[in-house]
Amino acid sequence: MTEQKNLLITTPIYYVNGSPHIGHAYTSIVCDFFTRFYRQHGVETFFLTGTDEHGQKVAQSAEQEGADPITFCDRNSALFRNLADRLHVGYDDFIRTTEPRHKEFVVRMWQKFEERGWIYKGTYNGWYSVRDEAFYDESEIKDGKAPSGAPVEWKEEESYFFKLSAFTEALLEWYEKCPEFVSPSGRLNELKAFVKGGLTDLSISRCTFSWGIPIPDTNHVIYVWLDALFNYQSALDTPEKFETFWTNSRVMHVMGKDIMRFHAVYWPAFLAALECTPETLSVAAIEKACHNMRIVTHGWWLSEGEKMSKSLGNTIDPCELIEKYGADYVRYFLLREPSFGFDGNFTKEGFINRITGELINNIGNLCQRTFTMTHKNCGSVVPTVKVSHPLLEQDPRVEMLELMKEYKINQAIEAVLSYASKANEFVQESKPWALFKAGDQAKGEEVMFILLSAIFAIKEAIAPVLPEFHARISEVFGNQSFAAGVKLNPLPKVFEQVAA
Ligand code: ME8
Repeated sequence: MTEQKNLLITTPIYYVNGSPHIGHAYTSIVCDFFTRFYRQHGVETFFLTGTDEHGQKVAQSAEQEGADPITFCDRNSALFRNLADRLHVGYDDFIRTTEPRHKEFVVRMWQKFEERGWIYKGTYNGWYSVRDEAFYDESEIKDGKAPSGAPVEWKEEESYFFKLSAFTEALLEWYEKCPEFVSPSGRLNELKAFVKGGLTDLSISRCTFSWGIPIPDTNHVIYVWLDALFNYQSALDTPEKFETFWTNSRVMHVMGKDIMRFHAVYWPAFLAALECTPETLSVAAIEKACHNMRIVTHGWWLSEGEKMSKSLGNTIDPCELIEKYGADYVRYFLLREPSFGFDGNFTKEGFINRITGELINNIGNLCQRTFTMTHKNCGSVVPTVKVSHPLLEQDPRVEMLELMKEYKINQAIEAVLSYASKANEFVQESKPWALFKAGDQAKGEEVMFILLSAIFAIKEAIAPVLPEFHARISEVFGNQSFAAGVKLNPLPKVFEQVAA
């Protein structure tokens, strides 16, 4: 990936067939974290999210409620948007695939495929899973189910096809050439095995229901994944935005491991197909389309050690969690708990332990006592002193930046915690309360200066995780940069206790 300044970060666009759960909240929080983090480091970032509203699954869910599909989509899309807002997920655009800007764009892409000879008409005979909105090869079906465990049904219907089979070799060459295209690296092997099995042409239209983007002059609608993937471009709806955040930008598509195949096989193929014809296809077309793109996959959230499902009744409602604990705590636990890329386990006990042990007792305690002592002993002002100390030399953000090269989010948070622990140890060692009590004002002020500076560094480093905490502590510093003489505002409660 070249060192371009701009960056497009995307979440998957979520299906609106149900209400959002903790998994959706997670991906959005991760993308918001990335966005805030890279912006801190001067990268111009555009953060895109939205909802995926067409297809059989959504149509069926609307029908079950006896609702008109667009009314159903309007209502459920708003739930996703609302969740993002409540979590302080600061997207720059929220795209809905039912918007005219998107539908028009996708039809134009379809026409380009046709002009370049990528589409032909045939009949689809094979397995389909409505839950996954995916076609599966016979060899992938085990015990009558898709690899994801979703039920499948046999389909025979007229369909337009995309010549995906032409991409087998070129894609394999691309994965060899750019192994960092997909992360974590272990998932690339899974992908290679799938492609090595030989790609078959992809059915890209449906004619047995109508809830989709109509293909002009036919009775077909566009297959929901072809429709959905192009949201990443259709949302960049002015030439300037497209130029800045696609053509001259790095692109980070963040998602759960469940939909890697669509992003690391179909999406590069679609993009490359816009650059060439089946006769001129080579790895160069994929490279041209994807050299600045990364498919960043994360693991799966379990609930108390089990797969979340409506039937087990163990799904976690992110809105209830926000209501009970506030957005910062939810963001913190989700970002801190799993090794990024791998599965995470949501347990009530784990949640309470992390919040209490790491936020309240470590960072919270440091802030609480430092501010209290500054108000009491230093006239509520950052003291003017000349002092040197390792805590003043160190900035946790430097270590975070290094860890984030491999998306090690949880370790990046650990770097801030370890810095806060050092600051707390320094309090214990230097005993500023005793210095003030003994009348050693100068020494006491030196200690307070070091601690206030450490708190300032912590609130900056942790800002991408805890935006509310960042705002509260910034307010204490009068929303100013750190400097001697800055007057401190009264201290609000740093962190609320968590009740079981
Ligand atoms: O797949 N753990 O939408 P979707 C972690 N519309 N992440 C989870 C999760 C869990 N238990 N459950 C869901 C679609 N997710 C398509 C995408 S993109 C062009 C089209 C997250 O509503 C995770 O990011 O089924 C996963 O990839 C996504 O939600 C699936 O969302």
